[in-house]
Amino acid sequence: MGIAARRATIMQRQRSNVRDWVRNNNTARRVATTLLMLGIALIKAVPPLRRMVPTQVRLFAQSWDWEMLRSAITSFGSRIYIDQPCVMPDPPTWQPLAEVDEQWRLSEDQIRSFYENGFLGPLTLCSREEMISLREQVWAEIEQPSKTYGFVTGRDRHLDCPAVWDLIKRPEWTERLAQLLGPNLQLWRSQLFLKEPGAPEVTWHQASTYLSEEGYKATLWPTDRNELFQLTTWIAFDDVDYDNGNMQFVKGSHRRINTAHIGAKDGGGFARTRFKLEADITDDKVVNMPMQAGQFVIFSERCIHGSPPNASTDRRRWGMAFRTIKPSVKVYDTELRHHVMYLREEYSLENWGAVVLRGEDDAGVNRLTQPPSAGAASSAEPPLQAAV
Ligand SMILES: O=C(O)CCC(=O)C(=O)O
Repeated sequence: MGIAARRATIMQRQRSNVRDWVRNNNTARRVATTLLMLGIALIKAVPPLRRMVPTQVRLFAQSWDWEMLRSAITSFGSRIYIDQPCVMPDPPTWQPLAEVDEQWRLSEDQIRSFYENGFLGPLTLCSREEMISLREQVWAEIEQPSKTYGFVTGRDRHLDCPAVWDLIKRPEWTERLAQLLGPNLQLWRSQLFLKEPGAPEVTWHQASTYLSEEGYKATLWPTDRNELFQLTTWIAFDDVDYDNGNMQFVKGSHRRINTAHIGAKDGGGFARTRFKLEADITDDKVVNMPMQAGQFVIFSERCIHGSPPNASTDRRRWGMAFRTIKPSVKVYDTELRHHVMYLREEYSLENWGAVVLRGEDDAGVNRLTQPPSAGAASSAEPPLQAAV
């Protein structure tokens, strides 16, 4: 290694030591956050300054609205919106947004209940017996390195695992989704959520445009973020109940995005980021969602959700989340690498694309890719780690 390369490596290591020190020292983190937010507020307030700063800083000032900056600055870096604030008004009617075959039709009561609670389920994708026979093939494919990202991951496996795609393209799911979100649907993200016996809880959280991933800018760019523009579906691959960590929702909590107390001593967290959502979560509002393998729940990510630990000694809890949007929602910006701040993970977007799940692309804002075709499974490689 040459002198210049060695110097660059040393400087990089020093920078990351400083970053870790700031993260782990609560006062330093709060001072750094407050100063950063004051700087961003200045750039936001004085438009000519935006032309003089790097793109990342400009996007930061664009993505963080005044309420987000005010909260961070006045709380001295402890009360942070982990996603962009928005509200979710009721639709003008409880009529479905898409024409579907009679057998998949949601009743007015189901649509109203979705808007009242923020979630709808359980619904059935396939029989328990069918899921049990199919899931081995899904697992065998997910264990292989992702063709999208080049390593073993639980992220976006609908893009390269035929067994995943074959399972989800069914009308039992797509036709229900279309009635809530609209006739044209794109799938932009999927994620494996595996809890082996003894695995910890997933802390209460909520999301709107997934700003918490990059931290400085949104992942989703809807034309109006108050609209219902995205829905997540969580499919049970195993039987799930409270003991092995079923999904939980706080009913009615989708109407607003809450701040989080960063570094809260009694908080949970994702990876090394500790936080506690500042919301009124009382037992009477918490709904458990036990499901049989083959069932699913549809929810707005704005609805506060999480799951208890897998307290069983011998029952795995395997679910997968599928995130869908209206085609008018732009996913990612122009970047070709996506960094998930709270997981400290980075994904190349070179091979990523949104997939048309139903209808057509009537907006043309996203890079599209084809779903995998049956029989295209890849060859043997290292096994999947438990927590992906
Ligand atoms: O699987 C879980 O327990 C959490 C899933 C989740 O947070 C999500 O799908 O957004």
